Amino acid sequence: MIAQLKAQLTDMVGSAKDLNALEEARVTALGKKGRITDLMKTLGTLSPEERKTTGAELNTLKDEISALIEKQEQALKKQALDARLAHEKMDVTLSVRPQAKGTIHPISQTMDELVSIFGAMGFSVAEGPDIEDDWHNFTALNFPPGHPAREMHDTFYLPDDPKQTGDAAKKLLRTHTSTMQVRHMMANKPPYKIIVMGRTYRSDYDMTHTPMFHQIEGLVIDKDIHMGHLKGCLMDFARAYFGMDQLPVRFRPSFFPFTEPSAEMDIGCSRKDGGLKIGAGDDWLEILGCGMVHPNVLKNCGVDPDEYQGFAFGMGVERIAMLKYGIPDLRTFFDSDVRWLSHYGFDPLDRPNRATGSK
Ligand code: 2NM
Repeated sequence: MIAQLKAQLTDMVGSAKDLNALEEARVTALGKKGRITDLMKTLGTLSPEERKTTGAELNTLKDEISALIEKQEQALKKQALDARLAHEKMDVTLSVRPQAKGTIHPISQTMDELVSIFGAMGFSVAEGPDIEDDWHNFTALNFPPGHPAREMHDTFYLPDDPKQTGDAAKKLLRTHTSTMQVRHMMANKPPYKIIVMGRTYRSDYDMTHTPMFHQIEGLVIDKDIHMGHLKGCLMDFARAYFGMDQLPVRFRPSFFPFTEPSAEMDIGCSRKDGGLKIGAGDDWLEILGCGMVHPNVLKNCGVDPDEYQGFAFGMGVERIAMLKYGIPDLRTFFDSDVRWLSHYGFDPLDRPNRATGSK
């Protein structure tokens, strides 16, 4: 009887055409209510001798059928894989579809846009170090000796450079990008038409200040540059950057140690229900500082103020990026949160231009 069952089960397993049929066969043979299991349950009704031999036979059968099922399973899996391999094809000579995961940080994007706009106006880009000295950061720029910006708690000072003396020995992290303009004037003859941009550092941290932030500054010096050039240049810039031909601008008097006269430029906006909309409206928003470069600055940098004059301006990159791209919180710029980066970041394959993102 066991031999007969073995033949039946062997046939069933062997004829299973797929994994489902094989599983069915397994349940029929070895399942809780399977044929072999059923017979195992009847062992108790047999005499001790019969129980011994039948029990051993059933165990052997169980092992044989299990091994058979295992073998059939491997065969069926190989068969299925062979079928897929024969069926599915991939052309490895096709180019990979670009699936860009990384994005351009809004700061980089904004700085690229600024280069594009000012580049089209004839400015070139000057560079310089983040680690500066007191002379380039303050003295050359007409900051008087006791000026509050020079305080330890506003500026990150580094250990003195023993190889230098006086202002040049006092090392610090630049607090504005004007240091690069000082270096450019010292190293080159006028006229100048440059922008500088990069990281700046101030000991300040709250909702609207981070200890590291970015600035862009511009400098235009020639024999007959006047306030009219300043106004035209900065108005053109604001309209190009925000992509609005009719964007209203206004200039208000202000003060900076390195310019005289000094001004701040506002752009038109409207504020409704806590929201801010740039463009014509009944309100104003400050976006940059500017002025005619102070004669003392020109003198300190080796430029004759009786022969040359011109204007300079500066603004915060984070601030104008937030305004253009609707980024509400400054501090998120430097969290390196990949979700923030994929939301506010830019496609690396896009070309930054003046109209990017504007309506
Ligand atoms: C500003 C505002 C006004 C400025 C001045 C100079 C330099 F080097 F020519 F003196 N560079 N940048 C300047 C002028 C910066 O930022 C709010």
